[in-house]
Amino acid sequence: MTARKRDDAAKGGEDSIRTGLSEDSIRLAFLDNLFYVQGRFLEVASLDDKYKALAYTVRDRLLHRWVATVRTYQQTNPRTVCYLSAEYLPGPFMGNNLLNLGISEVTRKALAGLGIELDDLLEHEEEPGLGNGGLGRLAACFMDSLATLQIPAISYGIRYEFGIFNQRIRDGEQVETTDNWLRYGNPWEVRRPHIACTVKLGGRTESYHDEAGRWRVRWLPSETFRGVPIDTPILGHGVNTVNLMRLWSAEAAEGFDFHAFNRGDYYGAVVREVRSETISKVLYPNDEPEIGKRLRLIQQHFFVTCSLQDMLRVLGTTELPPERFHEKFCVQLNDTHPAIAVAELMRLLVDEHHLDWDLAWQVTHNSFAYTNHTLLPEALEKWPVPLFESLLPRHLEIIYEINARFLDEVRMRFPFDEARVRRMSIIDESGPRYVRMAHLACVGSFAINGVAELHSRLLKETVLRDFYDLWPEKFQNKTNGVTPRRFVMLANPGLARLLNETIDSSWENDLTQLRALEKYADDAAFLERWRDVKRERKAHLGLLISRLCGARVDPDSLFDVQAKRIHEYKRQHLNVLHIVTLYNRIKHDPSSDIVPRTFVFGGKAAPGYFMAKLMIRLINAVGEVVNRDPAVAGRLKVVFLPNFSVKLGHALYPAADLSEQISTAGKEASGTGNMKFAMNGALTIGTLDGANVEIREEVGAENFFLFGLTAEEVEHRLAAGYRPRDLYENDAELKGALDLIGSGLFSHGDRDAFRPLIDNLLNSDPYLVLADYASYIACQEAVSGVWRDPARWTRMSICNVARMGKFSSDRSIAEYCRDIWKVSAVPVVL
Ligand code: 21N
Repeated sequence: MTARKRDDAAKGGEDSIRTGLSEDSIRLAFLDNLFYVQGRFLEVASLDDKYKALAYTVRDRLLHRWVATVRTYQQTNPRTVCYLSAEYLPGPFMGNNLLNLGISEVTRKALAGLGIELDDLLEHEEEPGLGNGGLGRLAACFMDSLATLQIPAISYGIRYEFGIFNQRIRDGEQVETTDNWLRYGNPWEVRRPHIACTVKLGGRTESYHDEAGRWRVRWLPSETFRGVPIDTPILGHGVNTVNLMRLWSAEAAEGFDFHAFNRGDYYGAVVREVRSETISKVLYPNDEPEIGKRLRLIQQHFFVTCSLQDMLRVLGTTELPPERFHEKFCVQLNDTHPAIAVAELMRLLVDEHHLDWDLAWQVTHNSFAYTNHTLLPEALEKWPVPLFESLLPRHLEIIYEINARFLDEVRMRFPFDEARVRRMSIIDESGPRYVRMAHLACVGSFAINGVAELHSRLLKETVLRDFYDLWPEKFQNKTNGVTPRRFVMLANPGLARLLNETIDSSWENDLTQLRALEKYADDAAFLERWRDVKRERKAHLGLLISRLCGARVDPDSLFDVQAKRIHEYKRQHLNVLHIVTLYNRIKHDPSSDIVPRTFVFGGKAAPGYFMAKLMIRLINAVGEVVNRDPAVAGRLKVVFLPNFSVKLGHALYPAADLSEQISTAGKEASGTGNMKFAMNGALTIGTLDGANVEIREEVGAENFFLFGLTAEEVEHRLAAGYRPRDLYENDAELKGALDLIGSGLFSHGDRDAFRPLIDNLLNSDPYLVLADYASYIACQEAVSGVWRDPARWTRMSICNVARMGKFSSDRSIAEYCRDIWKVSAVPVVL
């Protein structure tokens, strides 16, 4: 029997229990999996049993397409994208897989026939929180678009046993609890122990002469352990392409340390086993690196070496030699977290595959491309040299050699400019010595990109300026995007239906088609339906809010939403100052005409970030007082939704009227929440920062609420000796708001509760909250003005959605494919 025939036999026909897409075959498959995988029958099955039975039913259909994809790739040996990211936030899989298979409605019916509500199963799924925020979610949007565009790709990362902590709010404060997401098992993944990789650590190096008399180096590690790949299939929308997310899980090198066991050290052997497993135990919950966290560097090396070894293994199966690695693979570095890959690929090629240095460097340099996600200088990763040396002695030697050759090139181009050499060196020697990971990434990559036009320009002018002077041709921009499948079709089925009925469904895989909506922006009946969709989503969020926060909100009020990590540069406290200003206005004049608003916040604070945690306390404290004050009479509500996640985002983005994108200009690399809100018909109030600039360009200035200083003005203001206290003294409303917070009104009379925050704003205010306050308040007045004219608001909302085509991650990925990766579609036929 040929391989193809065997597959055909396995896949069966339209009603095969493993692959059929009809209502009957899905129902039968569900019962079959419940019985033979879960060992349960319907009458006694728990919600989790039913969820798993459906998940296995869906996974079978994915595996079917996965096999077809692998077979196609084996036959055509296509150039492949390898995306290296320490973080992934894919969100719940079930709904997305049903959607991409095109069987959501059939499945709903199949289950209904058994008395099961699909939504209950969807609600039950726990998402993998394997990331901190935008960077991890971007990686997940890119996986969706890569598969949808039928690009051969593998996404490599770490299978953290504990993802981002769960956030609870207790007495108005953030409390972290562990995210034990694997507790009940994960039906979407497949373990591949037979292709595990060996990982070395510590020890020392020694040189020797090989049989041919050539000088070589070997690494004698003090420890080794094992990385086991755990694969999750990622299906594209409306295609058969299934790519892999391959996450590495750490284990002991052998199942058992026999050497220790034979010495009688049974206990020690088991302890080593446990220690190995700690490597992939937990995600670091910061969105900025902390210097010198040893385990974090081990994690980075761990997933990078496993991923590169895996690529070399695959290359071997194609019979291409290692010196042609860069023809088969393009390796994208998602920030500097995987930048050690530059040294590791050199080590693998030179030490293990015996390429000579120059050839290995050609291969390495032609393989990597680097995406930068931050301009904040404090967020640029660097590792203390002694730590680096103790864990990765061979890599440090290789980095020194790369650096020496690189600095020669700098001296050649810029003679007698030793200050430049010191600035550009991969080793920071201005004080205690550090390895600068962004410099390693720049030197080792053929392409470097920022994630929005403004960000890419500022990169060239600031943090990577010297590299731009040297290699202008390496620099590109690739503006971020988000997947409309998850964030419109899945999160907002009412809107998707309205779009399909009004235009057609072509927007699902080509978001620019939404332009066709513009001609309905004056159609009164359409406006009515548009408002109905929004209202339904607001009522839905209202239920969630009452469940999670115990607060009642009015779906007819303006939903004013800010959901993102809590950070000073994102300025949630500017939003709070607006709320307190409105509160003061009501208190001073109870009859003042204020648009009823519901302020919704969501986002986690890094556990060690004092000021961010204080901002959460402030939001909750203000809500506590405002929500209860009869003088406010339902005009203002403030809620903090705990434990923001991809899943909560599904409920939040479609329900927002106003999207808060109010970072200090020049600080937010791109933002991607801004796109998710606008795609769901929210209007944006925002600064000229990150992708806001391009969103405003696309939707038109008249459909965007702009305020605040520009990035250039921010720089000038700070350079000119910014004195925030002067602003406080000269703006009565600003003073009133800050004084009210300082009065103890929101903290049971404790005047010191928010003192660190207030003092910081009055004395230093590095993110110019006070400088932008007046402009923000005036802009919010304009927002209220437009809200009072519902037809106008709705027309603006429609225009926003109609003009969001650019911000599909399909567009981002198409640009990466064309300009950086040089890969093209490989269709898969079933
Ligand atoms: C974001 F702790 N960058 S989330 C940008 F070491 N970096 O801020 C946002 F583990 N995280 O503007 C942009 O839209 C988004 O990327 C997508 O481009 C983020 C960095 C990080 C640093 C250290 C660590 C974890 C994450 C830690």
